[in-house]
Amino acid sequence: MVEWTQEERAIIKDIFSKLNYEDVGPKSLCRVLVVYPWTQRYFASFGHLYSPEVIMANKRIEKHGVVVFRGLEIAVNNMDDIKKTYAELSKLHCEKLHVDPDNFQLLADCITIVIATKFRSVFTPEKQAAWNKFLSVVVSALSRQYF
Ligand code: HNI
Repeated sequence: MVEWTQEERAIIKDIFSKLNYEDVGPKSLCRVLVVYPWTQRYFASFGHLYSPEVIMANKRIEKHGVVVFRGLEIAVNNMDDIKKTYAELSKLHCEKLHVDPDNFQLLADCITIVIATKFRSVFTPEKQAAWNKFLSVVVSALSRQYF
């Protein structure tokens, strides 16, 4: 069981309360698709994704970026048992979507870059530490049903 300090809980909830999912969601998903182009294969049904401009303009990608952040919000609201909370989502990514679990960390890294760009100097090392811990738990919970 992951232990959270009151400070960590407060930092993560505070960051989330300031996020506009319509902004950070698409930015994070587009970034992972551009920086790690092999991730595009999972979104083949979303249409052409052959250039950064086309990826940014894709409405289904835009919408899905928001879906990812709504998924993260569920983890924030269930911080004491993210593993159980994500059991079905992990199963879906493993058994139905066949997403290689290494990609979860790549998306987590892109999310952190988008958050850092948004908050700049307010995103202190202490805040990054709490945020990083949260995303690590998310990545581990999403990877859980693969083993
Ligand atoms: Ni992911 C569907 C959350 C990482 C590819 N994903 C979802 C859904 C949520 C979600 C929520 C919707 C589930 C449902 O319909 O019941 N995904 C998350 C989270 C992360 C993540 C929180 C990590 C932070 N997903 C990834 C990664 C990939 C990925 C890294 C591939 C590179 N996800 C998908 C695909 C779908 C999906 C593909 C189905 C999309 C669709 O609508 O067809």
